[in-house]
Amino acid sequence: MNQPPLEVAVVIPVFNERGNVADMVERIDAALAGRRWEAIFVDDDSPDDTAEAARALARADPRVRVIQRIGRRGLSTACIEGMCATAAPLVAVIDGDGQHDETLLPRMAAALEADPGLDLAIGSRFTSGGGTGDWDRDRVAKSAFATRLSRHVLKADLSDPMSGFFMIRSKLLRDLVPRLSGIGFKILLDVMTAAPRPLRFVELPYVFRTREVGESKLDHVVAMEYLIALYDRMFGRFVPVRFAMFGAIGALGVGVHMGVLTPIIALGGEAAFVPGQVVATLVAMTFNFFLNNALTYRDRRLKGARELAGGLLSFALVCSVGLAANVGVATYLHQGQSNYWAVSALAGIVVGAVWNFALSSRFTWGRYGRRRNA
Ligand SMILES: Nc1nc2c(ncn2[C@@H]2O[C@H](COP(=O)(O)OP(=O)(O)O)[C@@H](O)[C@H]2O)c(=O)[nH]1
Ligand SMILES: [Mg+2]
Repeated sequence: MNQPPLEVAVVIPVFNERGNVADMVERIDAALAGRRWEAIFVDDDSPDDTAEAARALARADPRVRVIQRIGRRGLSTACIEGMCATAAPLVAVIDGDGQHDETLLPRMAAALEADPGLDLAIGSRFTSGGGTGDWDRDRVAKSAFATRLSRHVLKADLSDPMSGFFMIRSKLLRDLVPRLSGIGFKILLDVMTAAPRPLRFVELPYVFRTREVGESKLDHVVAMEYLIALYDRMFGRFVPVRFAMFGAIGALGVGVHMGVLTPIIALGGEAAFVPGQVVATLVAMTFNFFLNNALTYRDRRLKGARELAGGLLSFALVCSVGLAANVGVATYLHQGQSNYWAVSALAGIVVGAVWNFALSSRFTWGRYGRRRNA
């Protein structure tokens, strides 16, 4: 019982990193020699059973802990939950694939201990002495663009706001959690923009290493998640991200509808209007369903023939009620004020869209947390 107090926790988000966990613990152990630390792996139920590999280490070494989340994915939320799960006063986040230089950890801790006014220590690839290793030019350019974009939201002179490697006072982090969006993968950006006052930080240079085992998960979705996170920070308060995406996809659906209806009427004339409307509605609805499934609800995406068929059916039911509400509201408003037909029509569209959104998120994509990750 008379151990020295716990000083530092290192949170390691992992997804399909089975081959890397043992190495990570060894590296952290070497880097933080002489300090009392704990490592917390946060795994999102990886198919390669990373969590079990980490638990095997934890059985032999009580400094290693494992959080296995079921039915959820997301780098930011994994980091947040890991950081909230420690009693250590300082908490770091580091990638689980060895790309971040763990030898920075003791220097981050020392910086925070030496200056009580300091809020966080950030590993930077873009300050003098740092680097991006063997990144190709394309990736360097993309990263530079994302960094410039983030400056508009950030209002702080951070050289590497996209860094996923930092150490923060855990009390401060816990205080900020209710304000975090948890969207996407840029947890540092989320933390910095959530704070009601400018946070005081130091940047320590490091060189981004090459991944040796396993593969990157972030390449495909990175750009979209990033834009969504920025949108959320700037406008999310007024129009929630999901609703904005749902609405934008709905607007595309109108384009699809007209694109289908126009040739049908061109070929069949007026008589084709009603069957044309039916076909166009079905095509547009199916289009909306799949696009929403892939984008708006990508975190709880329906997969496989059965789930997709059930989802499409419930989406169709929800939308037909939404359409009735749309037409009903528009007709009601329109009575007696024919000059403002466009206002009536728009009001109908808004009511229908809110209805479709609210009900489809509950019934079509509402079985959150039941599936295992693929
Ligand atoms: N828990 C969890 N970890 C993730 C998720 N996505 C990525 N990671 C981990 O986050 C770290 C950085 O991801 P990586 O794919 O290496 O990104 P890259 O270095 O930008 O290519 C790695 O340790 C991943 O295993 C996720 O959805 N959940
Ligand atoms: Mg990586």
